[in-house]
Order: sequence, then C-alpha cells, then structure tokens
Amino acid sequence: MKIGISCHATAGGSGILATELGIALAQRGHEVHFVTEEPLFRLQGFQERLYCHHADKISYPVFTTPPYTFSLASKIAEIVDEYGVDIWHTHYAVPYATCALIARDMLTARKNFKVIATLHGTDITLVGSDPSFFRVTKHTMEHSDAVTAVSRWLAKETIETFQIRREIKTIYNFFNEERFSKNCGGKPELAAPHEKVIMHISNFRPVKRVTDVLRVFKKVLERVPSRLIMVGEGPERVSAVAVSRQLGIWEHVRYLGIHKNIECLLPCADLVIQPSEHESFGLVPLEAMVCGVPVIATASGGVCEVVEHGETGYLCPVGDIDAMAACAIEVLTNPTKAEQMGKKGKERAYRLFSRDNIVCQYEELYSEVLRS
Ligand code: GMT
Repeated sequence: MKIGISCHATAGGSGILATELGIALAQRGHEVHFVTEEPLFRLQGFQERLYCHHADKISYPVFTTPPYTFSLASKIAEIVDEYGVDIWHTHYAVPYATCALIARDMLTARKNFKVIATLHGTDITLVGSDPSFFRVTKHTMEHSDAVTAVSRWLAKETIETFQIRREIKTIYNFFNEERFSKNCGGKPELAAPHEKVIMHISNFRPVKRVTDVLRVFKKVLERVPSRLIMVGEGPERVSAVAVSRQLGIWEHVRYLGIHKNIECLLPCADLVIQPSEHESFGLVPLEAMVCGVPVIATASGGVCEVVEHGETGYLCPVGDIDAMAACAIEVLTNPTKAEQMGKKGKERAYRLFSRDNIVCQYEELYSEVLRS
C-alpha cells in the first residue's frame, strides 16, 4: 500500500507513535509519505520506502497568523497525486484529518483515496477548553473514512462528548522492540551508587502535574536516599524548578531537558512517576514497562488500560501525594516486589502492545477501508 501520514513532528507521544508506525509500515514493504511541519523527532537515519515532505510556512503581512493548515492540505493533495497514495492516516482529527479531508475534496479524480483519523486525546481536551473547535472536530470525525482511538477510554469519551454515532475503533499504541533492545553502550551515571533513581518524562504541560512529582519526591527522600531525574521541557518547567527550590530538594533533582534516546535513560530508573490529570494512553508508562521499570500513574483515563494496578505499578488518585509517596516507598524499599512488578510490566507490554500485533491491526483497517 501507499500510505500518507500527518502528525506533530515534536517530542510528544502522538508524533512518536506516528513515526514508529511509519517506520514499521515501511519495513513491512509499504511506501510511506510523511507530511509534517518540521523533521520528525524520533526518526533517525535513512529508511527504505519512507519519504518526508514538509508543507511550506507562508508569511505575508495580511496574515496575522500564517494559515499553515491550508498549505498542509495542498501538500497532501500534491503528494497523493504525485505518488498515487491510497490512504492518508492522520494523528489527531484537528487539524490533520481536517486538512486531509480538504485534500480528498480537491482530489476529485482519485475516487478511492481514503482518510483515517487516529485520536490521541487533545481532540477531546481542546474542545473541553475551547468549544469553538467542537463543530470542526465532530465534522472531521463524521466524514473521515475511519476513526480510531488509542484507548477504550478515549473512544468512549469521544462518542459521549461529540454524540458520534459511527464506530470508533480502539487500536492501542505500541513500542518498537528493536529500539528497546539496542545496545546503549553502558548506563549513564544519573545518581550515586547508594541512591535510587526516580524518573519523570513529559512535555511539562499543566496536564502532567509536574509539581506533584516534586512533592511526592520530597516525601520519598525523607525515607529513601534517591535522586529525581526530570526529562523533557515545557511551560511548567519554570514552576517545577521554583518548587524544587521551595521544597529544599533542588540538589537532589536533575533536569535533563529533551532526550531522543529515551530507551537508554529509562533502564536506569528504579521507578517512573507520571501523576497526570489524565492520560489518553500513556506512552511513557508503556515504555517504562518495556524496560522492566515499575510505574506510578494516576487512575485517570486510558493509562488504566496500560498499567495494571498492584501488578505492574500503581494507579493512585489524581493529586494524592501521600498515596503516591507511600506506593513509591514500597517499591523502592522492597526489591523483590520491584523486580516482580518490572517483570510483569515487561511481560504485559510484550503481550498487549507489541509492534507487530498493533501494526497488523492498522494494516487490516487500511485494507478494510480501501475495500469499502
Ligand atoms: O501528553 C501530551 O501532552 C502529548 C500528547 C501528544 O499529542 O503527543 O500525548 C497524547 O498522545 C499520546 C500518544 O497516543 C498518549 O500516550 C498520551 O497519553 C496523550 N496525552 C494525554 O492524553 C494528556
């Protein structure tokens, strides 16, 4: 098949998933065309059958905000025409599936060109915070040839929020086994030998509740010699740094910034903490489980379908610092428990979220949509 993909190119989970999907599809013999704003964060080196195109960013004095989405729609139509692409798979309804629908409308001669929208979460939260997106999101989902969501929770929320009558198929996210089995050339020294390593990885958006990580860590530090490794960048970083100083834990926290090779950092962690307001899926908890690292997340959203409470980590109430700290201390002071959780996490990740298993589900969907 010839498959086009549009997604955010930045370090977020949806862009990472879309990139890994494109790589996997190309490895399985499909021709894959990405159209993105910037080079893809997770793409390294040359990959046979994989093409990266960029839509132009126009700047003109009368445009207060450059209408990037229209150049994206034009670029999609151009690539579909030039290469004979069969399917455009977008990650997020707005703006990417909306742009692909405009391209589909323009491509009147290509009767069998199909658009698939995968929802990652912001489609819902964006509407929650800005109702002006409601109609365009609903229209896009209703007119795409298929819609998928990355968790059952997200599919249900979407159907309820938008009163959608069509099927939204759940296809879970996956991890790239090859990436997580590569040799990183030794472990980086993130802490002193007697210290446990607690890690948090995110884009530091308010939904990630990064300051909760610091409050939990302060309580853990009172009981367990440890170091907190914060990976990522984003708007809440400034408050996170301020809170680490206020809490007097600054010298026990390291802010590493954005890292491409998360597979080389995660295995150094004894515990990963992701105390988000909600997560539609939780790619970081999944990648931690792949590395055999127990996870503390919040019982909110699709992450409950990834982390198994009491087995591969703990799911605590949002904002419950005491509960998260108690679970963290239990994991860090009980090596047998930590090892068992890590083992079960790895086993669950490989059983439910392996690349071949999930990519096959997308391939089946593409074939089904092309037949319809
Ligand atoms: O979490 C973010 O802020 C990034 C966002 C994205 O668009 O990359 O992540 C969303 O999609 C990921 C991939 O499907 C999911 O693993 C994340 O749970 C989801 N984020 C939220 O729901 C907050």
